Amino acid sequence: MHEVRTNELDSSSAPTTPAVHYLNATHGAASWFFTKDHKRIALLYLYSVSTFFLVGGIFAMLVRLELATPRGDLLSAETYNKVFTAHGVVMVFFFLIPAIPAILGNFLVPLMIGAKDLAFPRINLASWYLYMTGGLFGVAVLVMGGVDTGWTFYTPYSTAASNSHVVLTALGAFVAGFSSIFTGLNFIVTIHTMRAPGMTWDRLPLFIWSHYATSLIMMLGTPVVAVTLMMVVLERTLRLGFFNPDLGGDPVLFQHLFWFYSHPAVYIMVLPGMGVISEIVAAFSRKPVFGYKMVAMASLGIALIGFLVWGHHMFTTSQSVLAAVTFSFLSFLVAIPSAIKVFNWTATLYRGSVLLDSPMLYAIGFIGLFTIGGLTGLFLAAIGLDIHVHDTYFVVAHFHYVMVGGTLLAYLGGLHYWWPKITGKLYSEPWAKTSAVIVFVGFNLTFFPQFVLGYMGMPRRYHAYPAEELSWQVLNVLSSAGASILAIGLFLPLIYLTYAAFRGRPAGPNPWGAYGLEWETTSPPPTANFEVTPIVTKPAYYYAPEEH
Ligand code: HEM
Ligand SMILES: [Cu+2]
Repeated sequence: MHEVRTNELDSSSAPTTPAVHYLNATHGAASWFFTKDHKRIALLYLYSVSTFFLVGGIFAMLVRLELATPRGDLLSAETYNKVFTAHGVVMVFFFLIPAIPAILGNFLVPLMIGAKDLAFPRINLASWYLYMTGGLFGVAVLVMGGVDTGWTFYTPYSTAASNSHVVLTALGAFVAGFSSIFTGLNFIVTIHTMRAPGMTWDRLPLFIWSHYATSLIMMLGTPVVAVTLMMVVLERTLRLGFFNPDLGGDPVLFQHLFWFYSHPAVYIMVLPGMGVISEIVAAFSRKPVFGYKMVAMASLGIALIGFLVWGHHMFTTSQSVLAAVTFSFLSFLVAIPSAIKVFNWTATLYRGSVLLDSPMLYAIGFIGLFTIGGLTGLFLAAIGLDIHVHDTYFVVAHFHYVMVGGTLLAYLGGLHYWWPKITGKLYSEPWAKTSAVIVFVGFNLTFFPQFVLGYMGMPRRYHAYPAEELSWQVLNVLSSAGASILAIGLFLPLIYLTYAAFRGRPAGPNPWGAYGLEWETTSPPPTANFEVTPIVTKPAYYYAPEEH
């Protein structure tokens, strides 16, 4: 399917898997649970994050089943609140935030810069244990009967009224937050100090730039949400008055603190995805990413401006007109670096010799869906329109276009792109293409109707809606049908990727003929990543002219 570059592989012999590599270098459970190898830690995350994704997905299906009919006939209102909260908490804190950085970032950051490991391998392992501890708190909450505040823990409901397990959930998110802070710290120190000779800042792959920017947000933002959640816990348990007016607190203060982290957090979710897309677009257009420097700086720009826009979640609170207009303006501003990326990926495709392999299908899907998510974000940043669609399904559709159409598609694209490197095996390309198409169709059928529903006024977080509104039911049924299709599309990769890991054909070091240090070592890589430390002499994405 791909022309094999003769300088990479001896074309007379089929690709082989090295006899000793990171997967089989040592054996036994202890060699995995106490590993300091970033690649093995990435796999530990892969198993646990995938499990949480499955759990979050089951809750999503329950939400959609309930809404397939107008009456609240499947779940009680109380259970419904717990189900959508569980879906939101699991998806945000245990899937979207760790997925790309903790799995793909962990595996690839050292490989892409020519390092042997991350700067602090023990802290890296500790991060996984923190993530698991936070996850166990979350599982305990589910077993004990759940939590009903929504993943945003809005006060004073969460501190004064809710009878559910707010404290334990908040502690779970708190502990998992430290895993994120440590990962960010590890990436920043690694990128600063462990680059191979010749890997200058202007030769860094864009995946690395995006992880650098993400790490800054992780380190600067996550402590704020950690403190905020602690304040909720203290107010609930000790009745300290931070947020509850009865105790002399201010509920809007909670929203400021929460969104000061949680808006930048959406960039923790999507920036690493943008890094993945840059790698895939370059490899499958056989061209350097157009405007490399602009794309790299756009990551930093997004990280920076992302901290200035939290107030767009609060247009309907008592915000002053001046504050609202400022936040609206800054929200429009943050669209610019995102738009730069979309334009530059598109310009990279232009006149490239574009190959439509499965990772590229995901990347193209990402570009389209993220654009829709981003543009509808501008609708929400326009104050007048936000007043109309605030807390409706329009918002649900918007953030799913960004988080599922964006982050999840980038994650799947990246997983397919680097699967041969991670496992040393090739998966079935026809199956991969089929499921990419199913995901795309199912996704749009699920979430596009929700824009219309929201515009028509259907509020989010309700477990029933008026039966007289026939069009509401039609749109909800379409959305629920789409969710089933999407579920199939998301389940298939689990099967053929796992199958490939055991039974696939050997991939060879560089099955896509891509450029980048990670493709210059064996698949799977040895424990130390490279037999000899690579020396970098060329810019990123140096696709030789004869391949155009
Ligand atoms: C990667 C996949 C997904 C992620 C990250 C995700 C994330 C989220 C988040 C954060 C919320 C907000 C919950 C809240 O505000 O309380 C939410 C709500 C919702 N999600 Fe998902 N979701 C995903 C997939 C799905 C799927 C596949 C479906 C459909 C089957 C779905 C259906 C819903 C619905 C209907 C709500 C609205 C609950 C409400 O009324 O507030 N989600 N999702
Ligand atoms: Cu925001």
